[in-house]
Amino acid sequence: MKESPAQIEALKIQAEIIDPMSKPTIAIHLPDGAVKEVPAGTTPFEIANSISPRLAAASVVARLTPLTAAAAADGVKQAEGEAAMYTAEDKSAPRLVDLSTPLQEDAKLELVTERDVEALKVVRHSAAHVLATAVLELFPETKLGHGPATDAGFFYDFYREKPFTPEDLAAIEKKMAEVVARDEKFVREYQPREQALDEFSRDGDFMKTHFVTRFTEPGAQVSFYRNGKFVDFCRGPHVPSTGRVKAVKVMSISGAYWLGDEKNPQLQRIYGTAFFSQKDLDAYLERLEDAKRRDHRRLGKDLELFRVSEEVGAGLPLWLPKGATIRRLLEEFILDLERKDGYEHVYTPALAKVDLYKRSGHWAHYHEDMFPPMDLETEQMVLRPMNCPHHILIYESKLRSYRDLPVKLAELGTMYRYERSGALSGLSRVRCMTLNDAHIFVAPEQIKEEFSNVMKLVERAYKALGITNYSYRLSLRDPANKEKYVDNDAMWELGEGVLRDALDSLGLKYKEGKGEAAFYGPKLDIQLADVMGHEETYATIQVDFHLPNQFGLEYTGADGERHRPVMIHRGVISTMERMVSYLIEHYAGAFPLWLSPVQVGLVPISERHANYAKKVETELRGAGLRIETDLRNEKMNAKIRDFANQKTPYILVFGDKEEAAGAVSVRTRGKGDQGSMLLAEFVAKAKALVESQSLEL
Ligand code: TSB
Ligand code: ZN
Repeated sequence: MKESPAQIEALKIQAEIIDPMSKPTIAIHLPDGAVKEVPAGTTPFEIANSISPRLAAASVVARLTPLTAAAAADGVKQAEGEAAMYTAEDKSAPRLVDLSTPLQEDAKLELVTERDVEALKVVRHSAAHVLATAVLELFPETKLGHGPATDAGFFYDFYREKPFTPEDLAAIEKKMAEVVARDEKFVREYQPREQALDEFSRDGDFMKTHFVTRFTEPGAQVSFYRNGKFVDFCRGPHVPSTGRVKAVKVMSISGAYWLGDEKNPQLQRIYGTAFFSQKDLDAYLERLEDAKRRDHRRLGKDLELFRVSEEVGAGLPLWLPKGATIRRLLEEFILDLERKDGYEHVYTPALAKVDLYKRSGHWAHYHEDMFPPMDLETEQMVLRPMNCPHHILIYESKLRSYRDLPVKLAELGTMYRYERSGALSGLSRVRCMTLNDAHIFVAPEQIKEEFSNVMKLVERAYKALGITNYSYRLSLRDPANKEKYVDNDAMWELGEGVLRDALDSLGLKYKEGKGEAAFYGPKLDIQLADVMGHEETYATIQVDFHLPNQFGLEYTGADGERHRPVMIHRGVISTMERMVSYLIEHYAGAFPLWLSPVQVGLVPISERHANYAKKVETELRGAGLRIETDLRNEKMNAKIRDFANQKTPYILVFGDKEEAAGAVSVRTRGKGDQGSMLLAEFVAKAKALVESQSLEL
């Protein structure tokens, strides 16, 4: 495992050099404006305690902002001395410190309690130390890697010849509870770097030796944290004592080679999570269970919706009949909405000459996300990563006048992107995808209106699909990244201004995403989150002044002159792949009737009722309903269970009694046995629900 920038950040050692010449008293500025004059060496804990013992008990760490020139200068001095591989910290910037840190300088001080988002990270990092403490007590031969907090908890890397077994993990978790119960203080200590390196290499601590060598400078004081007998090379900060790690759980284990090199020893990474309370931990575990239950990769298999075969390749899903049905319904649904909204649908091929993408700028800015070109006799072809250039060529296939605008060209466009294998996931991130795409060619003064039309279309579509919980992200370029984005400041400012203006006039709240723009312009992205809070972009609306220029697009204005149109790129339901992945998880496989691959399951009680089954089938099919009949020689209850496991909305059971009455016994998903109903009555009801795209049964 190579260190990511975040891990490098976590590994940085920042030696605190205490200035013996510091003042006898210092001024500590509190958030409410109060200033406390205290002797140098006073700790944040003491200050908290002087305000209220309750505050002291509730505090996890402190946020310190040095106020003196000396502190700022010290920052520069240290910056010069620090390793070049990471950017030096600005010592006058706020940073988190232990509650036990002796304060030496005038500073702003904020006590960080559980209400502060950063406090949880501190608890989790301390939990990683508790984990390592437990591991060393049980398996003293283990060598330590490092153990940072992560978004979901923390991990610690260990080296030990024998892999940890599930029983070992259970024992480790038990031992962790003991370490927490012992309530050992976390104490920060310093050691000269050379001494630390000697000790680590003497003990065969190859990972610690590596970290100290790589992340500290010769002559530095190296920072350690001790709790009880356990000592770890670490820059902190930590909670005051192990007892503050109140709710912790070992989650899983995985193997990885040291520094990602298979010639190196194999490490064992133990993952855990920690929260402020057992209640929070339980809620998290419950959400995790829910996420597993809804996972579209698992449901995709159980419900026979899609598969990804190694023989075809990663990120290239195969749609099984039932998944294909959902996709087709979605496609018909969105095409219909678009037709009603004045879009014209086109078909274009999924590949083109490389030159087309050179002209558009994809080759220069989007090359890394494209599959490499194919060499043909006289030319190079490439799988398209986007549909825009093809649609542009349709726009320019004839002269356009201002009266024709907006020209709205739409397509369920299939495209290919070389997503890195590590990023692929089921249907939500794939390499072959079909986008509900359109390119709207407008006069500049039409941008705002068309933008708002697209927003309305998104709202209509999402409402029908039962999607209500989305947020907006204004995706901007990273101006420093000249490679990824077209270099034209004026153009970017214009695009950004247009989008902000449109958003403000619709009164929408949005966050900003730097470095999330398309290479040709800024976007408004509509973000949906899964159960675990992980967000992806679905709908997108993009303003583009670049491609019309590249292709010299024109229309004749009312003045008879030639003008350049602006392009709005937009996707409403995203790619079929990503939207189906979302819907599977959103509905946990229990789709609304109109989207269900099988809407009605038929259960004849015995073989005797096969004929009546035919009649029922004919009626239902005639009404356009999708059905499946279970004619196996199985018990009725087994057949009902199987349909229920497939989350079939309606199960119709029938025997002699129902046949005689021309009826069916109806079981409704989520509601159970609804009793007997005339067949004609059921058909009328189901048909009405489908036609109205009802979300309820
Ligand atoms: C909207 N040219 C525009 C188009 O006209 C375009 O392609 N934009 S995009 O690059 O942002 O992609 C559109 C949408 O496709 C994204 O918002 C996202 O919802 C979906 N998408 C992108 N990459 C993938 C992928 N690898 N797998 C599944 N869906 C994807
Ligand atoms: Zn496009």
